[in-house]
Amino acid sequence: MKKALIMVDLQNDFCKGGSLAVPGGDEVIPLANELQAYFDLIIATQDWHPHDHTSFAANHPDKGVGDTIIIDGVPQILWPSHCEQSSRGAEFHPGLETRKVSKIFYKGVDKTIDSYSAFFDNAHQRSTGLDEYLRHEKIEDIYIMGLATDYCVKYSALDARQLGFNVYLIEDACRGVALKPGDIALSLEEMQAAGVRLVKSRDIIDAGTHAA
Ligand code: VGL
Ligand code: ZN
Repeated sequence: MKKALIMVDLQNDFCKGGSLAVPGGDEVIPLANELQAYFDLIIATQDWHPHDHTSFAANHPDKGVGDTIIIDGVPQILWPSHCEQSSRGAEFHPGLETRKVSKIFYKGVDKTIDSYSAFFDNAHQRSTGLDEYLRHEKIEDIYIMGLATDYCVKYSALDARQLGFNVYLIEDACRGVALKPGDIALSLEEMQAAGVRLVKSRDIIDAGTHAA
């Protein structure tokens, strides 16, 4: 059974000092590096927005950060400008080991629609190609870690379940935004209800089955 590690959005803007810093975001970087040894395939995602992206509050003069608007029937939370294509904020955290990453999937590249999930945009219209890639690589088990638990991590895990993969969330290797208190716990419950299994990085390290 081939296992993939998906490292979600381990980028400067989601870490300390970034424009959309997730509390404790950089704490997961050493775990990301350590965990890579236990997987057959390592994949990373990058939130990768054009400067005029619809999810940026700055592009809606009458709105503010944290407001929700509806675009083509899809709710969109407005965020501080973040992860602009080719900016320093969009780069991987400098401490992240990337040599074993076999492929990077970029998301949120279309200015008219956001993409929390690593698989599909928020309207579920366009695939990033990750599904096809995982099947081509004969992956059945997907382990997800990264930022942020209550957005990109959650929607990636839910889509992976819907696509029929066995999905494990490495709970201690994720951090959440928590716009509202309790959001992180709620998102964990939502994922579990969809069949996502919660694991700790220690479980993976102690099981000790290094990839060949
Ligand atoms: C994310 C909000 C906006 C994430 C990305 O990576 O979870 N959250 N863009
Ligand atoms: Zn984003």
